[in-house]
Amino acid sequence: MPFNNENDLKDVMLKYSFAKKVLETELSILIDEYEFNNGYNPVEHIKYRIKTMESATKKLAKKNLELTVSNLVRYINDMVGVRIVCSFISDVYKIVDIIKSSKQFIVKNESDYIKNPKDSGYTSYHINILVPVHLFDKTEYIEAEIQIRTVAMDCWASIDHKLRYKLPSTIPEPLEQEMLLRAEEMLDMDKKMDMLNDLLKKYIN
Ligand code: 0O2
Repeated sequence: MPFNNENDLKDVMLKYSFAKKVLETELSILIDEYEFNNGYNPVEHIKYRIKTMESATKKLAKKNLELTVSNLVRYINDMVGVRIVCSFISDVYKIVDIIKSSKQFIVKNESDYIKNPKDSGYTSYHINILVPVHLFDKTEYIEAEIQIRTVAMDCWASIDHKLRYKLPSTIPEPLEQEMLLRAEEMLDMDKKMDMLNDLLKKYIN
């Protein structure tokens, strides 16, 4: 079933693309400034994306919602998405602090899936923010989801995502158990890497 109003859809997609541009600029300024002040860049890499219509449609269907533009705006909170990948857990929290202390964004909600992993084993820090987009005659606040995670968490999530895509329905129990174990091992390794980083700092300071 197509979306109810094509013009509204085009309008909202344009605003998502503006919000992505603002985010790219603002985040890179904040991170460059942090690096300038601290001589250290906590980011490994960043990926910005607008969710595809295919993925948004699937998500609305999964939530048993009609394919309308208002449902898209109201219930799909990650149309604009950013994934920030760091080397260490401590860097993830540095990025969280940078974003939360920025005057540019309004923090809508946040979920610490590192302290409280999801049932699947998924770990990441999620922050949903409102990005101000200054249009010709008004300012609109567009929601974006920022996922912050370590390289190891990113690797786990990417494999988990592939598994879920390949399988016709839910993940079979034995596979789910294996992924849960890998998630625990991965988090354990990340914590050890953080300790190693602390040790390293003693030698270089
Ligand atoms: P995609 O294709 O990565 O964009 P909701 O956003 O409403 O579905 P919730 O619980 O409010 O659900 O949002 P949450 O927890 O912030 O999760 C949203 C996104 O986090 C997902 O977007 C995934 O990117 C990621 N995520 C959450 N749980 C898992 C998981 O178990 N495995 C993996 N690999 N990723 C997860 P999408 O749209 O579901 O997917």
